[in-house]
Amino acid sequence: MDQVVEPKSQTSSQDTQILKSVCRSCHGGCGTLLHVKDDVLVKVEGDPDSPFNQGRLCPIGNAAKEMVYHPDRLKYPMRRKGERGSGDWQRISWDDALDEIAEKLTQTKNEYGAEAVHLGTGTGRHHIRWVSRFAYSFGSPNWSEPGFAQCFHPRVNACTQTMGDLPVSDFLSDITAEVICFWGHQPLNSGPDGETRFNARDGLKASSKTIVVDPRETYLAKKADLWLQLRPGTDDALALAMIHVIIEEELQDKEFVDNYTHGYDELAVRVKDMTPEWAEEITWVPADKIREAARMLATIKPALMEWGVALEQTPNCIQTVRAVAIIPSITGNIDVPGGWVMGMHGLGPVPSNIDNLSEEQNAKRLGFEHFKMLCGEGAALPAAHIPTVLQAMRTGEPYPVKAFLIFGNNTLTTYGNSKLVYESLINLDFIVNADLFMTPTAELADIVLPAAFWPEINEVAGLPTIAGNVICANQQAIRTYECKSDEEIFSELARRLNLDVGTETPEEVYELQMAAGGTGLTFEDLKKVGFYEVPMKYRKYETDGFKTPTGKLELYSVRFEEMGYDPLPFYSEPPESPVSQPEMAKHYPLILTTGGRIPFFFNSEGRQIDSCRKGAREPIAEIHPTTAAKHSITDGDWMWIENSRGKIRQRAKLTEGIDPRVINTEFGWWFPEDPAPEYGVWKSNANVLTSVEPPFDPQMGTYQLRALLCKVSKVSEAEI
Ligand SMILES: Nc1nc2c(c(=O)[nH]1)N[C@H]1C(S)=C(S)[C@@H](COP(=O)(O)OP(=O)(O)OC[C@H]3O[C@@H](n4cnc5c(=O)[nH]c(N)nc54)[C@H](O)[C@@H]3O)O[C@H]1N2
Ligand SMILES: Nc1nc2c(c(=O)[nH]1)N[C@H]1C(S)=C(S)[C@@H](COP(=O)(O)OP(=O)(O)OC[C@H]3O[C@@H](n4cnc5c(=O)[nH]c(N)nc54)[C@H](O)[C@@H]3O)O[C@H]1N2
Ligand code: SF4
Ligand SMILES: [Mo]
Repeated sequence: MDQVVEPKSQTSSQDTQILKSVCRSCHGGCGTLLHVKDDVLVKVEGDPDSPFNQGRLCPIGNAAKEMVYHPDRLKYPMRRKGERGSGDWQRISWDDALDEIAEKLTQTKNEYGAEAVHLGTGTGRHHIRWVSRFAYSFGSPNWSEPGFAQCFHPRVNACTQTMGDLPVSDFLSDITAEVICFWGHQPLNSGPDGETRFNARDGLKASSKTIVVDPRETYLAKKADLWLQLRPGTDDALALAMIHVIIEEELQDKEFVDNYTHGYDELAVRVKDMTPEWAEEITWVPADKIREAARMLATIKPALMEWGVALEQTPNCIQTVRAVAIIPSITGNIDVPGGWVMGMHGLGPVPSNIDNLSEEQNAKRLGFEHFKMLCGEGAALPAAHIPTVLQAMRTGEPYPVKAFLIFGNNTLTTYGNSKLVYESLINLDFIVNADLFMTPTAELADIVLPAAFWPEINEVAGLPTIAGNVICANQQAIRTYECKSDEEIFSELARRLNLDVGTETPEEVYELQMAAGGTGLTFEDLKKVGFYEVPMKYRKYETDGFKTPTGKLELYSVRFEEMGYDPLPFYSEPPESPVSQPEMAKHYPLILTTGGRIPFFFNSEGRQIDSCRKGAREPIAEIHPTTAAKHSITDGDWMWIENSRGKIRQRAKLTEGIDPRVINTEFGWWFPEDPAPEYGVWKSNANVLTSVEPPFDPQMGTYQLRALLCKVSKVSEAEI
């Protein structure tokens, strides 16, 4: 490793200490400097040395101090006094809380088996792998995260199976992409999966050309050289047609394809009839634009695919991800400077303790038989299938789930079909919820635990996520009230339960991870420097091959075939669309898409944070002026958005930048200012409209959060 040098920015002045840390308020990891005086966090600023943000912070990162000291933070463990959901709480000690949890878990295990205890967590949190680790250490195969089948892990698992690793954007090299394609992704808002919005912003500035694939005219779409305004949920058809153009016009990187890929000829046969004209009818994108995009991505080097979560929220997501991933793969943009790179893995994973489960217990994971790429052999870290978990909670089939331990997830706002989620949770014997704030979900719990926020914990992160090209240390600057980090809670609980595994302290685990990363640094070393950039190696496949059965990048996937899935990507019509459901479309004629990220909130978080709420006071749904006029809706009106599952209201934003047949709603809305215990969770929550019904993605079990049907109407004065 390089010599560890103390950076200038760490020198502390008089009695103010400055700790180098990393913002974990989104999936990114902007470097931060935490100023601490007399055990008070006095300032959080961007670390000018960090390769991710060079001193900048976004509105969410800037609110970190406000979050830490917010008066509504959960301060002590609490036990519910009245009925489930009564909103009546009593302060208890940590000892009492942990004893009671340990007792209930043991009771549930003895009566129903360990699998009746389900663990839940939220997206990309620092402690995410501690949640599965605790479940597996306890003996339950069941844990879930709303983003696993619906976010990021379709990309992780599909790429791991077919390319041996997840490629990430090479934003840290001196060579920058000449063309960037933002596909179902707006990283300037979202701080994408393990990079930061600032890298994406700088990448955009440096690139000569941009392509945007998005049903909405986003900021990026306005700036783009080419905007492909597709029908939601038809990305698979669009990608297949682009592959068709590349192959038909022989624009592929012949040297790479011949030497390092498997199954090119089979792929060529698969896409033979998938012409741009075929795709135009399905996607609404003009054929000439499809040709132009394919040519740009094949001929301008390096080209970068910046892909996002929109590809993963419909039930053909694995094959959609596959089709999109094939575009950079056959055009020579893999593991090259400025393109997609395979990670350096400078940090080992948190040991999963999955070996603690017997084969039989592992196979009990809900969804195991069906969704091998989420729950079984095709998953990098297997998780349970949410719709099957909800069913087990409600009906006891295929077996009962009785307890739910939630660590950082607002289940009622972020799982699909919130009403069904409520019916499932209300049935449980025991719910624990660890969070920063009281939420509508936490109100359903038996015990609520105050979690520590990132400036309050020690932690280590490898970023971008999975790739681990930069390893970063989070440093505990302060502690408020009786908060504990999730990692500490799991260690303590494991010890109280006398588990055989999973009892190490967080710091012990961080050292294991550091050792496995092979940089030669310890966690203590890393805390001094804040972050360490692993020197990047390109074209690793030339010496190491790809970690797949054939040793090549598999356009035709051997593992998919072995698992009984289609080895080549295909198109499938969204199951709830005007094409597939013409009868339903008579009642609900508009296509609904949800969730496009806004810069001020991270998913359901931040609604009580004034500085964030100033940026986005109320939920907004986008509608074309022609459609709005049909329903006498004017700009700024409250608008009902409704389908067979329910009805919500959001403020109408009239824009020409959306197709007249499409509606876009924000997600994650609840109103901390509204009365407990519901906090207005049924008013504007997009997941009242989404579905956890089959069909699911056959490989990943993904349900539908985008490309559904709805209708709109104006909310009348009386209804307001
Ligand atoms: N309709 C629709 N639904 C969606 C999506 C969409 O696009 N459309 N997106 C989906 C996606 S991609 C994802 S990943 C999920 C996200 O779903 P979640 O992960 O559930 O969402 P968050 O709101 O990020 O986090 C939930 C809670 O974590 C708490 N929290 C924050 N930090 C900590 C911590 O350190 N410890 C603990 N214990 N708690 C903490 C927050 O206060 C918050 O209440 O939502 C999914 N749901
Ligand atoms: N500020 C902020 N940052 C976040 C989050 C947040 O809530 N706020 N959430 C975090 C999470 S959990 C995630 S997963 C990432 C997600 O971040 P991104 O991947 O950037 O995802 P979104 O912004 O939800 O959606 C990207 C775009 O997809 C478009 N879209 C909608 N339907 C379709 C479709 O069918 N096809 C295509 N091609 N595009 C479609 C939307 O219009 C939107 O502009 O952001 C993370 N970072
Ligand atoms: S982009 Fe993410 S990591 Fe960076 S400051 Fe914003 S919230 Fe924090
Ligand atoms: Mo996500």
